[in-house]
Amino acid sequence: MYAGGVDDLAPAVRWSPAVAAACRDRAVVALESSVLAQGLPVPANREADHRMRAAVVAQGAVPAVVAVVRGVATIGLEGDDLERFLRRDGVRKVSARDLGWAAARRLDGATTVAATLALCTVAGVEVFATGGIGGVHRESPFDESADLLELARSPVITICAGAKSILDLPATLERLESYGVAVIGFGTDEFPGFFTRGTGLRLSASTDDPSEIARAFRAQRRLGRPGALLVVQPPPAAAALDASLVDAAVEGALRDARQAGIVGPAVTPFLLAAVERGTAGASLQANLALLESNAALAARIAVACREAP
Ligand code: PSU
Ligand code: MN
Repeated sequence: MYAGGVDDLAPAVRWSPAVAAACRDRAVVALESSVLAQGLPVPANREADHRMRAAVVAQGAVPAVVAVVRGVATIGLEGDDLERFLRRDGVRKVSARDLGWAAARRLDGATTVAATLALCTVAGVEVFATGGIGGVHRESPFDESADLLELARSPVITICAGAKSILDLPATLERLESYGVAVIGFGTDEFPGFFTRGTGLRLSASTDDPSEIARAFRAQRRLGRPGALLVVQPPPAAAALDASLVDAAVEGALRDARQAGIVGPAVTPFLLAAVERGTAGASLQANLALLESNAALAARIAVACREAP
């Protein structure tokens, strides 16, 4: 049983020494760990980790995977700890609400977008790359990912390929608007569909200039806006999938989830795995390619933020 005092929990966040040293003179990009421990299968998760880190480094920034390591909120998951997460050896999915419990119980926790945003906020990390955010679920609109609420209160530029079509995308975009989350298309004026490049859902802002994103973020912070700036970029053309293929796989996945009675935090990982089976692995290649390109864009934006603070 947990028997520590408050001091036992300090400091709130631990930086890996390598990341702390590297980001003295370079920009840092946070990367999510739930996509490694729950979102992608073994061994593709290892490939995703390599490709995202390499993409950040190639653009002159420092990659930092965020996770809870044996109860310690960590910026920079590395070495044996990283190996445990890649093998998914007793590693839980940790959303924002689970952070305190994971600390108290000394758990290994792979952080979702929501939990990663919360830790970036505490640590002062301003740029974060992921694959797709959670959102409003299709068959149960009361099941809305905590990612949306955390985006509303975390001052972090978050780069993603939209949200997967396992979700209700129009409803997800509406909720982001209600929460006051800025959504800017990078190289697109449509909300991307994660596997697909477009969804027909129009965005009110788009750019192809990382420094414009940096300026918008600075302005919104100066104005006291509490939340994120969500940058959405379509998956690379060569890896993107056809909407008809994805739709059929999603229908199958939703049916399977209903039959299996999947609820709570298990819903998203279940649907992601079912879509992957339903597209015969094509979705996996798309997933890896977009994670890499989102990491590269995040690094460009982080560098722009540092150049023009
Ligand atoms: N969408 C993806 N891949 C993922 C996730 C979402 O395309 O791996 C993960 C992310 O970690 C996201 C989480 O934050 O699922 C959302 O889970 P939930 O719906 O339980 O909030
Ligand atoms: Mn949920």
